[in-house]
Amino acid sequence: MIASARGMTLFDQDGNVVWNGQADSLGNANFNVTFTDLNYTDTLRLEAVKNGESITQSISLLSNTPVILPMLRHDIAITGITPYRTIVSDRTMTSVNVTVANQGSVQETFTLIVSYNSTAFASQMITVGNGSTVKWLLIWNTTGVNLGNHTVTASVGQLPTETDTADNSLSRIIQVSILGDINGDGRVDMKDVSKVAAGFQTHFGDVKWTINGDLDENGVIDMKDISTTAKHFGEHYP
Ligand SMILES: [Ca+2]
Ligand SMILES: [Ca+2]
Ligand SMILES: [Ca+2]
Repeated sequence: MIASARGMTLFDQDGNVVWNGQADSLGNANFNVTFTDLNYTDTLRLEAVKNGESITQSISLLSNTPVILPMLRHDIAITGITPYRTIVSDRTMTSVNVTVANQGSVQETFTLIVSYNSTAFASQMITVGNGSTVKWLLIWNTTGVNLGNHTVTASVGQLPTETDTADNSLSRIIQVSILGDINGDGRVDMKDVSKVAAGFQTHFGDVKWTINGDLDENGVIDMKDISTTAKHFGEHYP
């Protein structure tokens, strides 16, 4: 025999009805099992099926205590996408940090894809335990990328039976400009030179640190960043 509620079916190994509850808001099955045969010495296998996916739990003849059979929930979320710089040149390697959280109830293995506009430039198969978060550092080689604003998106495809898909992708805008354009106005002039010079010898987190001035992303604004900016002085686009 099968008992069902809210699309969930629950039955025991012997075909007896054991369901007398309902799925809660998270999809967990909360129910009581009542044994009518006091001489019964076996272990019951309870199985709940939802959306074609089943989980099982064995219970022994203890008492009429409530049993909770949690349903599997699949939910991966991209919770962060943080580029090192928001303005980069069209001939650089720039790093982007992506944070992925497993908000479901089971460990998941899936492919994370990062793209600009619709062009994928990085993908990685990753495994994340339930309730855990991982960070993934990837490199975007901007060689050949058109100048202008680009939407960089980290995404994970819909997992089987996953219902919360709104959080499966996250985007950030990164501007690709000419090398030496620190402020993103499309030209390399005194504004850029003075901006990067003002941050000379500063590190990430310092007051005068200007993230887009760290052209080689080595964590410090040094002579190399300043001379690169100066070298392209006067260039502009369009
Ligand atoms: Ca999701
Ligand atoms: Ca500029
Ligand atoms: Ca640097």
